Amino acid sequence: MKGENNKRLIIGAGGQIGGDLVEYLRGKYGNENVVATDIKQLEIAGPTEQLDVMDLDALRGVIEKHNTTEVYLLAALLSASAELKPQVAWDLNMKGLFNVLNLAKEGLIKKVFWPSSIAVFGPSTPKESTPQNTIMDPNTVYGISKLAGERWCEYYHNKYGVDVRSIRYPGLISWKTKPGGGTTDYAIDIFYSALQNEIYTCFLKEDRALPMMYMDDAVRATVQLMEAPKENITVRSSYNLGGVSFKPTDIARAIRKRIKDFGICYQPDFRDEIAQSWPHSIDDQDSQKDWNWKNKYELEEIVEVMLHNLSEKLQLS
Ligand code: AKB
Repeated sequence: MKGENNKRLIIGAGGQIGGDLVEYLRGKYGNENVVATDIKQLEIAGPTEQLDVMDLDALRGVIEKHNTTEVYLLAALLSASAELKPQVAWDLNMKGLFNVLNLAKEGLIKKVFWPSSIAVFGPSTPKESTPQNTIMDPNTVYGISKLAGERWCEYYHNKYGVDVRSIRYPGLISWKTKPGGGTTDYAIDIFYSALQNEIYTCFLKEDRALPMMYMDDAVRATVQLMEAPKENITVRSSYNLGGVSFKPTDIARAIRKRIKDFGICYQPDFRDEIAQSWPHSIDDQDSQKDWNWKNKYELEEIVEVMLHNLSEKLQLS
């Protein structure tokens, strides 16, 4: 694997997915074959660049300098932040994608990964086991940008033959890098409170079920999709990815099994309205069929690894 000549460029490597993905890809392909970029200066070993994906010339320059042929475009504003800054979110989420797709159309990039989200679904979408193809009427800025992005990905594939691949991520739970500005962030914040002996104030209603996934599963899915033979990829908009579905009360109960006096209270805010429009659970049959997807982590295992890893991390800092 290390000898293969595809070099990868990660855009938004300082974010929640980026940090884990860079580490995984570097373990698989070697540090020198994975270039990590972010709008902020990155403080990690290995090849890095400071890059604003909205700057097409700068993006082209970094790709030419490092001869990278695969791009993972992770820079985006998430759902809660996007509601507060709609224009910024639309500009970043769309222009970044167009810059990458256009360089792929030119032939400078051979393969693109672009993340979509369960936010593409809306209030009229069936909530349980949401199918791959169904009603999509997102009512958030983030969801609208992700659905538009999906349509553009499919268009660039059909019209120009761009090899672009995508996943509709559920809420992602991780401990290495804190997320920022998402609606599903509660399922990470809750662990920090539990380990610091604080009562957690949840910004979602107690029975608000959402699809979630542990980061190791999400990273594995991403690389599995990118490595799948081209002819197996039947979805060029974005693949549903299921993970595990739970409510705030479920995760609180699982934490309390391990930290007996953990306390939680509920003060739903605008993020609960966002979550209300999203599915409860996802049907990911197409991912299973096309690229053999199967998730590993269920709720109890997620809680176990999160408490273990985060407690070590908090003791170190
Ligand atoms: C968010 O909450 O905005 C993201 C997502 C589900 O895409 N985690």
